Amino acid sequence: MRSLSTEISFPDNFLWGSSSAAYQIEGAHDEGGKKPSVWDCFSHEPNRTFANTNGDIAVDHYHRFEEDVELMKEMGLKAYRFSISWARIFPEGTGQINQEGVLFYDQLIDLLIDSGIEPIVTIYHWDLPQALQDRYGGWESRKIIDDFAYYASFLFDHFGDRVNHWITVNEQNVFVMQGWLFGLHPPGVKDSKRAFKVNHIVNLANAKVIDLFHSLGNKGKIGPSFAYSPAYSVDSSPESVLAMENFNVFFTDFWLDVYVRGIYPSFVRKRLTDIGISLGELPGDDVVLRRGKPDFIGINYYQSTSVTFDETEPKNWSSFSTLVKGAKKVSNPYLKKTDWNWTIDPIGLAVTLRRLESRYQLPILITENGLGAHDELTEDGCIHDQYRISYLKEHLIAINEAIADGVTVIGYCSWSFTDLLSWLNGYKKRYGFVYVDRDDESARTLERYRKDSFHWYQKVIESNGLNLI
Ligand code: BGP
Repeated sequence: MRSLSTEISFPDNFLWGSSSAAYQIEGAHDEGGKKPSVWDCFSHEPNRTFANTNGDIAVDHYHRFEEDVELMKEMGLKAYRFSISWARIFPEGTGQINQEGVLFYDQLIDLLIDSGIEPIVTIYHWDLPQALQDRYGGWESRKIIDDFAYYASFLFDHFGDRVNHWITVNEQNVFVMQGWLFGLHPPGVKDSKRAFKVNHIVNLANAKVIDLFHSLGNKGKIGPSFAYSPAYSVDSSPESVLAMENFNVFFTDFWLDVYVRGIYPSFVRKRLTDIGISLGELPGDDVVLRRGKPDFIGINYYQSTSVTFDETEPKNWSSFSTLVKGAKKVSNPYLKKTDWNWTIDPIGLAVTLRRLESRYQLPILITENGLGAHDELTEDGCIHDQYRISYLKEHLIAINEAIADGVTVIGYCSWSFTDLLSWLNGYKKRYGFVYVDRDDESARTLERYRKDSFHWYQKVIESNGLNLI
């Protein structure tokens, strides 16, 4: 692999951060006035998740947030990205506010600020109040646009004096397709026609909230987080290169063009029309989309994808890749893989950042990047996760290179701070700097242990990146 060799130089105010999401860490699923989210219900159905794991207790952050923030402070974290559980604030999705839920986030935000850590708040990280799913089918109804705006405007009003960076929706491209095309996330639907209509409604909700944020004159910045996986052509055959173009326009431009420019790429629009899929647009939607331009793009980067030309035209659209004309995913012989078979490709992050800068010229906040691995707690309470250090280090070197090339990157939030629940892979897929003593079968002691990567990242932050190499 080519090593990137630019001198290390991160901006002075670079947001050295780490991330989490409410459902994956909080636990206390039925405490403090909270009502169920779609994930609470879905994970209680048999065989929906790995070993039927759920977030009932998760890593008990709801009760241990003080200890967790103390660890963040010790590490010297500059920013912490977390999500607010909609059902903790509005247990019914809208209407009555749950003051206990508001208090929890007030305490968390205040403690972060007192500890010198900037809170970065995700408004929606997939845990829709079940009440809205039951009332009108959640994201399948346009009613959700107003309810989402109502929830977000409460957050802006109440926490806006203390929060500078807001993420509207996390990985729309993942939760919509997993939820309505693959049937693997709630509501467990497999229907491409419904999936694209839902996707359009999420676009409208996202744009409306961004527009609202700006028109209310809020201080701070706002943008969505997108799961970006750049596609490479498997070889230099022109057919494969064209397949790669199709893949990228479908998997990335299809969302990012709407976020930034308020328009769907014409190639995707044409392709969907050809195969009889409608976006469900109504007159006036284009105006809403155009008004919702984000201040930055949040990027979750884990891996790249490789594609080859494939001339077979599938008979049904049961998977997203089959929607892409003439393209098929293939393995990349140049890349190693994680324990969960995800490619490890730091240069792919530099490619991502370069492509984003070329197309949109907006600041970028890396909102997730990390390595899911099996970690071992040794008898003396250590976790020697050199593999995670190498992974994060290589990705940070790639970011440094992109910055040197002229990309504006305002911060980096690793995934994740503590170990936490993986939506579909249970507790044994660990990402954190802090090991949590629990497994798929039981919550065990829930004690926290600093991994080697904790001490490594502490030094990276302290030196503003200079200690990377
Ligand atoms: C992203 C999600 C995160 C997190 C991460 C790791 O898609 O935004 O919430 O889960 O992926 O994924 P996984 O848990 O599947 O390894």
